[in-house]
Amino acid sequence: MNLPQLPAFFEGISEQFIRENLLSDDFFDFMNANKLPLDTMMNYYECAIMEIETKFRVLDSQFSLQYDRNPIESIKTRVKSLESIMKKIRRKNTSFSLDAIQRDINDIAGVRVVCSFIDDIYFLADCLLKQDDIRLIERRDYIKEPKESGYRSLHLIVEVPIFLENEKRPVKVEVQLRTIAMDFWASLEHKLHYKKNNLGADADQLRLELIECADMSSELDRRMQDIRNRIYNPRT
Ligand code: 0O2
Repeated sequence: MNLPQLPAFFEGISEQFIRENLLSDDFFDFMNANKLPLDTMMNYYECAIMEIETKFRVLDSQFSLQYDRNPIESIKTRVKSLESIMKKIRRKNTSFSLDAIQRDINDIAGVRVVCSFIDDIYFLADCLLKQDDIRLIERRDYIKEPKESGYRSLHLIVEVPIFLENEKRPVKVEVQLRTIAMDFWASLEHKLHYKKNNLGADADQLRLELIECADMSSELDRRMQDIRNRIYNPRT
């Protein structure tokens, strides 16, 4: 075989590989055997998200009746994609089984609560953690100690029970609480930079500018909180 024939040769091999492996009955049997357990696991996370989202909506509506304002601006939820789960398995060197995934990956179910003021974040977190069916697994306060990138949010990993036909099952959910300003910064930084490492030749300077923007939005949060305090709790 000469050099120009190589691409066709490899194409032939990959075609043969796909036919023999990925289109084989064994492969379909393997997929079918694992599809239901995987779908079932993902459904547990969907259900846990519904539980946590409802808890925040209940708190928001109670607060709005009591104090005539809503501490929550918006709630976003997501179940981690299979691709992101796989990447995390690789990064954490976790074994590839559904049990290991559920044990070692804490953020398959994610609930992001965007609040009006910094105080609302801590108020809502306390209210959630006081509920007797919620178990706190981990708390990371990236507001008091921002990440190197400038990222700020309060992260809680909690366990919430979901009630199935014959079973009560604890499921882990990552709750991220942040202000509108923190969310504005994190959303744009996520698009521009997070997990990409392609800031180009000016990378160091751009990283510094992103940190500066995070500091500016944090200052904005602090001032808005201060204005709120002076309106609602004026020093006489
Ligand atoms: P995505 O795409 O948002 O879902 P762990 O192994 O779980 O302990 P991990 O996952 O790195 O470690 O936990 P960390 O850093 O406490 O929080 C991870 C999540 O916080 C990320 O989820 C992001 O949503 C957010 N986050 C953390 N750091 C940054 C940052 O510098 N910039 C932005 N924009 N978001 C950040 P995922 O799953 O990594 O990504």
